[in-house]
Amino acid sequence: MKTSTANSLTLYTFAMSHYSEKIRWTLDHSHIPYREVRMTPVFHILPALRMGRRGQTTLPILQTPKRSIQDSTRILDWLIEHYGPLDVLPKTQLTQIRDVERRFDAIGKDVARFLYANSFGSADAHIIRLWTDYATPGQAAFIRRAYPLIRWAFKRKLSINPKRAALAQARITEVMDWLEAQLADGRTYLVGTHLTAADITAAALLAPIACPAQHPVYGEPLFAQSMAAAIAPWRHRAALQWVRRIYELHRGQFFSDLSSDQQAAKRSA
Ligand SMILES: N[C@@H](CCC(=O)N[C@@H](CS)C(=O)NCC(=O)O)C(=O)O
Repeated sequence: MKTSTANSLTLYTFAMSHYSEKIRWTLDHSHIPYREVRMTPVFHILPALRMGRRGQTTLPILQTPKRSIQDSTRILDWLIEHYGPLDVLPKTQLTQIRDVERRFDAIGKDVARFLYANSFGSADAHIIRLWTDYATPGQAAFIRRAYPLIRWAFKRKLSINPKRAALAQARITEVMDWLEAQLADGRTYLVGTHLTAADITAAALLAPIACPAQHPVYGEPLFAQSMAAAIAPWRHRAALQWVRRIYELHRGQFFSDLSSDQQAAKRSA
């Protein structure tokens, strides 16, 4: 592993973002030190536009000493270029891994749409808590006051309506069918014989539905309870059991949950 830039990576995320979790997990698993900045929705918009320079407001964004990279796929490209070959992105299986990555990235918006469609109106207090967990007091007060407007804007941006939610459910089911077909021969890993970015992407993108215990947001019993009815049709599917197993086997500790001494030790390792 090349380590010249290891001391100076900052990952901008939302705690609950599944695309952010894909990168956070890749960095954690690859022992690449970074600082995580968990952002507050709405207040992420200007920094994301400024850092991303692509007219887009999405997170994750990885800030490196030379530039900022927006979009999880582009971040993996950058990691391959600067830290490769990584154990989770072996050169010989890159094409297959990136195919799986594309397949699961493609349902990310559907997963978000499905979750919000099933929690706006019924679990608003919980959403406000998740959105304000890392906010300053002023930001939190703003989110609470403007919540109805933000929810409306969110619904518009993500096209959250019954028809699109049903379509999202169908697409997610399709991907679970595909995943189960891959696992039918008893394999643990989607590509090759050890954990790769294919598994990380699949598990991270389905974590909001699988609710693995190790996930700080989706593993919370309160979250699982608030989504229980919506998730019920999928709850026992082998695809979601696989997600929980991959988390159990490989998620390990979140870098941002280490004490500052532990983080410093990793940075200087
Ligand atoms: N293609 C992007 C998608 C990222 C994405 O959709 N992120 C969501 C959170 S899960 C986001 O930042 N939404 C807020 C926004 O679009 O302003 C990636 O792979 O990073």
